[in-house]
Amino acid sequence: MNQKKGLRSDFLWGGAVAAHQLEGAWQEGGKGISVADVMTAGANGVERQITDGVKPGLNYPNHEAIDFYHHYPEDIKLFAEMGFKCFRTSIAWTRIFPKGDEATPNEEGLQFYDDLFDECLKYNIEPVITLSHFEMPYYLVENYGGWRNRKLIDFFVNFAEVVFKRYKNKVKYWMTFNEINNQTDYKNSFAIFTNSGLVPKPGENIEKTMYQAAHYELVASAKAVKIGHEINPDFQIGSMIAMVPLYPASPKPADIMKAERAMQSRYWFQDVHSTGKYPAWLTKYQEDQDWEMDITKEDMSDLAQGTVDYIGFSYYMSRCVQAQDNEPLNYHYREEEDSVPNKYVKASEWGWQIDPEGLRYSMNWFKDRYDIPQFIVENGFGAVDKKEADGSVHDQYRIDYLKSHIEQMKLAVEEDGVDLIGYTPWGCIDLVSAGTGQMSKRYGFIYVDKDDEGHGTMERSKKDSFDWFKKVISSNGENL
Ligand code: P53
Repeated sequence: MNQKKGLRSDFLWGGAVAAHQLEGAWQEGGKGISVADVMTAGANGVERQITDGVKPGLNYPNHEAIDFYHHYPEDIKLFAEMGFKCFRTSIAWTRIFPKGDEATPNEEGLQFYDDLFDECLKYNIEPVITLSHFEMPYYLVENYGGWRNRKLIDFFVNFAEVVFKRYKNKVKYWMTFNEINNQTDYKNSFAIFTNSGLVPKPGENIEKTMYQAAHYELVASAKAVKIGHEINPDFQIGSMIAMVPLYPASPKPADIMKAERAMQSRYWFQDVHSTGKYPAWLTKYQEDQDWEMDITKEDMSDLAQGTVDYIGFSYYMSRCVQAQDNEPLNYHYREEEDSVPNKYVKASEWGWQIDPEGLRYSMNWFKDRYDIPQFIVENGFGAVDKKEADGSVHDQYRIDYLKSHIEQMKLAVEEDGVDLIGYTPWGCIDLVSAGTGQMSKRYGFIYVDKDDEGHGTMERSKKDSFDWFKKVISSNGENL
């Protein structure tokens, strides 16, 4: 493991998905309605609608998704053929606790994940599990107001404890909350709904609510980490951060300070996950707003006792920020308004700025601040694929994207000394896009025959990237 060059010999190559984006079977096995079940299909540039419950006549793409619930043996067999060492998915909270506040779990849901993990382990594929990936019970939104309510801490911790105990001999790598920091963009209804089940109330200061909800989540995460380590000391329990580094638009000092505050605003979540403490700038900011946050001494003690073992993170793109002419003295960061295009990088069809070096930069940034192992649990290129008459898909653009990112990831390991556990590209099999609800924004090595309207045979087939990634894995990243 201490070799000078190359990735560690036990490097976890694999792929990543989330339950709500591929399982389907939204009403099978006793499953309850999740927040993903009340989100309609959007399109490129058209937001998904969040409806007040499931309404007739609308297209809810997650209800059926790619029906992994019934296809998983076939899909995992294909992952094994690629040589996957691990497979990242989430446990749909609503399969275990359909409403979220029950005392006893739903056995049929627990059995489903037993079977799924056994299928992985049959091929020596290690399950890597996210506890909450944009799919909390909708009942908790309707009846408790989502994570604005402190009671959610106990519900989540109970859920975590049940699955930790049940799968303690099958799962070693866990993550608590997927991309917990997306909600930094508190004006974005998708971000606060998927992270925290928040629907703004009339007149509510949603920024404050976001900080409160995030606090409860961080406490819940810390309590889960502590309990998890008691259940199995070998557990590795990580955070999960959406890493989008924010560069200053110019060397102008105000832009530098803007970028600094923007990074602090997006990544303080990891400060708390890693140190159990709040950064000074944020405590100051919350005091200055007179918000009187519900942050107790006991919470702070819980946070200190449940720091994470590794940083799991997604990386797709970087962004650039610029100070406004009338920039406030606290350099308050507003995700949309402060972003400007970066003329040095290209963007995907969905406007995501492609920046492989930004991955190396991010890994260095994490290393310097937190110095714990890292795990790249998402990276990938969403694109429209064309299936040829003979069934093939020539996705060289995806290979190019992944190759350039793996090169930078290796530099971070080989030149910069980052301790990296593994790499799981996003959407290793085509699935429903979280952001747009589209099927046509594809990430997979495996093509799934289904379109945005929900039509198709669901047939699985290999893209060119399938054989390419197989070769990457078998050479432990040497043959790109
Ligand atoms: P889609 C925004 C920015 C970065 C990552 O995203 C994001 C988002 C939310 O859309 O989400 C993560 O499907 C997320 C996955 C998601 C994936 O990135 O919008 O953890 O659930 O599917 C890709 O193209």
